[in-house]
Amino acid sequence: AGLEKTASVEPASTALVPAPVDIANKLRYLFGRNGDYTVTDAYQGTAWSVREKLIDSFNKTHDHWKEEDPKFIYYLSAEFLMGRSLINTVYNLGLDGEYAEALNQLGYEMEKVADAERDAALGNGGLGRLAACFLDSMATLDLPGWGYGIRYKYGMFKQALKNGYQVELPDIWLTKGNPWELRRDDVKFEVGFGGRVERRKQGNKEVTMWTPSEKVIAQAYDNPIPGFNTPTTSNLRLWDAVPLTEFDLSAFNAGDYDRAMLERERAEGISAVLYPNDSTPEGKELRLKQQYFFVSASLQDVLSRFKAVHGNNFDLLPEKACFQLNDTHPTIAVAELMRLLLDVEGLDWDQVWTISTKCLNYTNHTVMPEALEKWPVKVMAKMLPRHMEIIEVINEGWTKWLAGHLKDLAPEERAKRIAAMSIIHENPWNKDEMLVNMAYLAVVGSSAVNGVAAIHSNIVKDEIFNDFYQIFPSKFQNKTNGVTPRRWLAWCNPELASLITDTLGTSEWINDTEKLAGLRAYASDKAFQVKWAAVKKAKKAKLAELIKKVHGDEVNQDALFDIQIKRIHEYKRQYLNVLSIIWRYKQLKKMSPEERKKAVARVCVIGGKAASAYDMAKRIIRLVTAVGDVINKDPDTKEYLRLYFLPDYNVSLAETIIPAAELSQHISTAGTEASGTSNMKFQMNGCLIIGTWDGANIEIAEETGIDNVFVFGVRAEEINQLRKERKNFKTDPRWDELMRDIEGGMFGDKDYFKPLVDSVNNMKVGNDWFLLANDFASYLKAQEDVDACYKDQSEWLRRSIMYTAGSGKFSSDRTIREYAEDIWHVKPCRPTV
Ligand code: KOT
Repeated sequence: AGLEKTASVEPASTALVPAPVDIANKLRYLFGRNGDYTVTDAYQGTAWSVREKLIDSFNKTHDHWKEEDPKFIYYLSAEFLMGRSLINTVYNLGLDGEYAEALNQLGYEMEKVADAERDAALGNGGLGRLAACFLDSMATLDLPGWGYGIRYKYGMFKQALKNGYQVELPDIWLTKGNPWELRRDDVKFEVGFGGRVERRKQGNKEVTMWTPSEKVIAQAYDNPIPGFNTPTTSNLRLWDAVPLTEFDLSAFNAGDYDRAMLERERAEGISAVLYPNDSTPEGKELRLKQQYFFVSASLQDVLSRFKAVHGNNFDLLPEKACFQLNDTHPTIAVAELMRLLLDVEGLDWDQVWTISTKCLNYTNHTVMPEALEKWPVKVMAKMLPRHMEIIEVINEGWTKWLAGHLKDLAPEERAKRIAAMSIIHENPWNKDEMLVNMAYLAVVGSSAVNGVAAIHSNIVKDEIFNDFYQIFPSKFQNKTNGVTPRRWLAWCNPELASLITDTLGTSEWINDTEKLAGLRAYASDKAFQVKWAAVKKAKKAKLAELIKKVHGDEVNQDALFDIQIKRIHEYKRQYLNVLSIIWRYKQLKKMSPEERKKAVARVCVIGGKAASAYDMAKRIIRLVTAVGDVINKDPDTKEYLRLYFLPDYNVSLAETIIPAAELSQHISTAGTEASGTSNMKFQMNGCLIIGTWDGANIEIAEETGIDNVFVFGVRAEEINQLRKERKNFKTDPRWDELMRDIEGGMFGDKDYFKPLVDSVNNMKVGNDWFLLANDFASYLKAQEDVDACYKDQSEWLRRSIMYTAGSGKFSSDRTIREYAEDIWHVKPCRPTV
């Protein structure tokens, strides 16, 4: 409807306009600027010019995919932590030379101009950034696939420090417009909430009707995703929530203007803000609304395209579409796909269940029990009454099937096992409340379930979903995470990239990171080490510049740059890092000036956001800044030790910090960090790792050579037992001394730090849950090993080269190839140029 036959006129490609002219045109006609540009202008003009090249590539790809009708993968994720787009787009499309030159002609430098872009921070941390890396790899591998998510108006909050405490400021990222998105005014879907469910006879069939009491419109925005070294540009489709009445104002009487405005607020609230929790669920109704909102719009969108080509032949759906659930956040998709096929398309239950389970797959990203999402039945029944019914029917079928499957067990044991595996179960903390366990729903409703590193996938099988694993062993897989080598090596560290390319005689490693192994042959080559060191030095200088800008201090650029950047969380143990820094400080204080001169100097950097309601994490930040305040001013030691908290850690800050890092810390309690992905980025950039035997650290150590990594601490297998024995644990005297120091006010604020001291006090039952005290001595020992190694620069550089050489496995291209082959069964489909 609304389509009229129009004469076809082929638009002239903007590729014909020279880039400098095109940039000037954009500035004149989009922004009304005529010369005298600011850096922000230069960014805007460049971005809006590059956007058109991106759209050309996007259109070619999608014309081709439409013609070929291949199977598509849809990556459903509540988070996509994209960061900046300009550099990535220009480099991925191979336009870097042209635009660098154009900007030079205008009197600008690409790097400075790129700095004017705001991050698209639609994610919290690892999970959201993984989704972004996956999109890059899917496009680069020519896999037909889209991301689907929410176009949050406010992304991850901006973090500022006020007197050393975290304060959160809104991330207002869209005010200057977004050149990297395209609003699709013809793509919108209704999404309903609340209301009632009725059944009616239609002929001899009973049909179910859900009449929501509230409706909003999901409006599509496309964000083209350019692959590298390929004509493929795929898509991230994000949904914005807008009121129905914007499209149907006539439905309101003049007197209903107020109500219309309220309705606008209510609708817009859905896509307004990203919940700033990482690895913990937010049990707020609005969060469930967000989840259903983007899942429903995405599924309706996919089904409407499917129907346009294949009509009602839904048995074909699993051959044309598959959905990856990024953690449990989009798990309501299990019920929504059922509902759309049952109630809207009129199929029957068994057929729909077969189709739906074939199409869905689930990735688990965290093992911490408190992090697994559970929604009260009451909340779900009120907001999504039809979905609650469907989940109940799924659970009835599931538990009945289980009873049959477990018929040989003694009745009591059988009942226990069924109760333990029920999707709907009692809240263990509140017997009056029933919960929907979203992870169980995802496991039962999917074809494949995967963890994100080898150790994590084993914990998934042997612990958190063991009951399910025993019944469906082949459902469970491992897909070790990866990161895109474009953003995380080639584009953020062009100096190192050139050195690698010159040395290997090819730049093919950017698409085939296994080729980095060729660097092993040069690891002990003195001449090569000198060049390698020169790159690191240049990158350290850039980080030093940033520290100067933020803190006003000059730092010793020959010091070891020691970095821990990630979300602040007790399990990630930034606190343990701080304790070792205090210990180092105290040792330095005791030394004579001569002795100090022999010590390894360190510049320690910690960065990361604390969820706004995570009190303990905020105290940890304050401890970092308080310790820094003492250490950085001390004339005896400041040449040898500094500690800086870098505020507002985000993707673009990581792009500056990681290439400059010499040592990075990945020191979670064994068995708690599912994978970690920054460890891979540091490894690619030749940064040594001090870490526990946890997550992807293990595989990184295997690839790098275990002797090249500073491994410490207890193993995951020991954790349960050690937790039980906490009360008998004899703490190290150095530990006791540090506890007394903090408690005694050595860093001020002693009342504020008291809960931190208490949290790791082993005399309190259940305390020191993350076993800092247990790992403390072996951590200090590993830190001594670091110092000894750093004194032997040639050995340090050899190791550094071995890290990059061993990072081939951790390209997200490898991860995505594995998903495509083992789970998605999606094949490359490359447009012809
Ligand atoms: C959970 C709930 C809300 C928001 C985020 C999460 C979350 C994030 N759960 N796990 N993660 C991290 O995911 C990364 C990518 O797989 C892992 O590398 C990391 O270890 C997880 O903590």
